[in-house]
Amino acid sequence: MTRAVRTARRAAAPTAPASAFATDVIAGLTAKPKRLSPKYFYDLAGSALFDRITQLPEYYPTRCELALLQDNAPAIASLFPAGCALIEFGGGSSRKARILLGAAATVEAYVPVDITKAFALPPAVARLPRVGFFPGSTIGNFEPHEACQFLRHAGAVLGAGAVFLVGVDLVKDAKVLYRAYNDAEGVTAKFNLNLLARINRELGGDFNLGAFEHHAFYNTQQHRIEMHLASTRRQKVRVNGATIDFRAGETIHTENSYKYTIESFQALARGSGWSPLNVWSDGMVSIHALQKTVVG
Ligand code: AVI
Repeated sequence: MTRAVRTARRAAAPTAPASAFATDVIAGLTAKPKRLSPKYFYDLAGSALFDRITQLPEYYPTRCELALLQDNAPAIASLFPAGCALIEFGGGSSRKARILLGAAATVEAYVPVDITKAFALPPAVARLPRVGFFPGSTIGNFEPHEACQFLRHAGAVLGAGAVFLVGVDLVKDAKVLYRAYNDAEGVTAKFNLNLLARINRELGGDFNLGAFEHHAFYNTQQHRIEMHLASTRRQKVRVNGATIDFRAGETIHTENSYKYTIESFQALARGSGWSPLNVWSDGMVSIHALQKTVVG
């Protein structure tokens, strides 16, 4: 029987204190070029919009990863050591973890942890062998050097010999990628613009949401979708006592979503202390099983 050990709130909940949010927003809006961290997308309204994104016909990653997990659950679960703890990084609905838990008879504990906060494993879990789980292609929202740091940190938390399952979105036809981030219903645009609405709500900003547009495109050189908010005109915006000037067409860079090939992700994993064990893919997304490299 699996025990659910909750150590942290779900990743989608607002995580940073207002002062950190205010500091980051002012730093990002006064930087050149302007930028905001994608971690601030996920307030209550942003999390609800992201849930809608995952159900859009154009947004294939969630659907494909669920099907891949379902189709390969017994093979994936066969890598789990008996009596292990399944540690999900950034656990949200736990829908994907439940597929694995259904196929792995001997998991002792399921532990979702918030990736935006430092944490220690509960003592009851610390003595168990560990399997890490980081689904959803969220690793693609890190810059490659941050992805490497994250994989190293996960290696330290999971310990020697651990297995780590990582969901990774794949490089593919640019048109398919474009549509996934420019859906016909405009939900992704709302998700992007909600960042400005959040600044208005929480920091007393006066962004006119009608004067900014959602821009998302595939950067073929960097293998990433870039999301921006483009100012449709020259304007001034007040945020937390500061005045921010925008030129017409100037953008705030709000997100990168890196796409990997199977080989390029395996190379990143190797360079971050993990050895590729196996990989499952439908050609759209991939699930990598990695094993912590034993330094000897
Ligand atoms: C959470 N993350 C993997 C999503 C992605 O595809 O990069 C966030 C997202 N941004 C726009 N649509 C979805």
